[in-house]
Amino acid sequence: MSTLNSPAIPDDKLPSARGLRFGVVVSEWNREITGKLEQGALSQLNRQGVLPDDITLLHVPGSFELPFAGRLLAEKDGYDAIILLGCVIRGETSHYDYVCQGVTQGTMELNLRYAVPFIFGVLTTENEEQALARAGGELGNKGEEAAVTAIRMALLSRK
Ligand code: INI
Repeated sequence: MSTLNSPAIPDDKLPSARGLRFGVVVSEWNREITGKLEQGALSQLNRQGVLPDDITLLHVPGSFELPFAGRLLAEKDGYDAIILLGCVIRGETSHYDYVCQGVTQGTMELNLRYAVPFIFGVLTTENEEQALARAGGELGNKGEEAAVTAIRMALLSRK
């Protein structure tokens, strides 16, 4: 995997996340991309010792709905971090900008309102090729990176 644009933490330096609980919310828009982000995130959590029973996986129709589902999880309590995964690809209309703005702003508001970190794992790209490069292609898998960030933030919160 390329380390371009990614925080270079060697696998043997990654901390164990056993015992931590994670929510993972995935948008179904551009499912062929978000499915790869989902797999990347779940594999990374698994590699760092998170048990399957400690992961709640939810799917929502589009990236705009990610903050709402994230809030549902945060209000259930008990999660150490919540990962939001989506993919918004620029089309011919300004819808792209509204969806990007909504999910970005929504995620930031959740981070400031709840004492649980929400991780922004949403690809915002010009085209499908750029998205594929970041979903297990030449620029790595942003789902994996989101999981590493989630674990780091969860451990920070527990300190
Ligand atoms: N949602 C995405 O996750 N990605 C997109 O590329 C996208 N585009 O292009 O429109 C998209 N739209 C749907 C949006 O997230 C909401 O589901 C919809 O507006 C209903 O609230």
